[in-house]
Amino acid sequence: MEPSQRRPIEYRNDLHPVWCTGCGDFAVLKSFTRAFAQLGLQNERIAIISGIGCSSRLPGYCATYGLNSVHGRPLPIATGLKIARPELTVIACAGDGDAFAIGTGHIPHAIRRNPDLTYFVMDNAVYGLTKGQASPTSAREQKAARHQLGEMDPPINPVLFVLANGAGFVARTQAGDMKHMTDMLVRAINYPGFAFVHCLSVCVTYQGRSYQEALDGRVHPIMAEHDPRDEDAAYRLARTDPYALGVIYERADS
Ligand SMILES: Cc1ncc(C[n+]2csc(CCOP(=O)(O)OP(=O)(O)O)c2C)c(N)n1
Ligand code: SF4
Ligand SMILES: [Mg+2]
Repeated sequence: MEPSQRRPIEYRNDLHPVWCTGCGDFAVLKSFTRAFAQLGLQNERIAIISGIGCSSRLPGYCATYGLNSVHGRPLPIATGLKIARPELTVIACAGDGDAFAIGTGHIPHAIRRNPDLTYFVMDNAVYGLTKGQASPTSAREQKAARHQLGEMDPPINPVLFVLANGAGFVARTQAGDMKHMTDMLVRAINYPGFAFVHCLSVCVTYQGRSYQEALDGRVHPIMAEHDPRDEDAAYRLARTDPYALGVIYERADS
């Protein structure tokens, strides 16, 4: 295949993001535009559907079709759009609160319908937009602006959750590594079914700048011997290592 001549900047509009300086969402936005350029996609053939949250502002900064929709609801909207307009590259994106609190009930149903779309979740382990409450992925004892005593309940494991519900493509990446994020997005977009990308991200305002450093110290590539076609190995990895980055599972029959 000919390499694409498109440039990432061609997928940005002139709106300046209102995110706080240092927010992980900036890098995610760049990776989206890099992935589109790498794939040489036509702008009018892309639709990005988000929910509500700081991260969900992302479609507003892209020169593509997009909808900053309703909290927790990007998946049913994206699924309907893909059914109505199968020629579009459809990406649903959301924060951890949007995806794993109010929107959780939609995930199993989107997975069983298996539309050819990518679900990209920016997991900063906090409700950024509403000023720093704990989210379902906040670590136990994690303290933040709006939960000074620390989170008391154990966190949801997003990767294990989507695997258990039958997702055909599951990957993890982190907002501190743009090249890796772009690679995972390209793989997810190319996957012909429901593809989930879990992106460990950072809210500098409510998690502090040290959060990225702590994350950098924990993340690491998935071990070379991991076979993403091996479902049992994917479950083992999902259960035991919340910081392994790469393609965790890709169904062989896709
Ligand atoms: C139906 C509904 N319930 C609650 C809210 C309030 N609300 C807006 S964003 C949000 C959570 C944001 O957290 P997350 O999805 O993790 O996104 P982030 O801001 O961290 O990127 C909540 C609870 C809302 N807008 N609509
Ligand atoms: S509050 Fe947090 S998530 Fe929201 S823009 Fe600022 S740094 Fe990003
Ligand atoms: Mg969040």
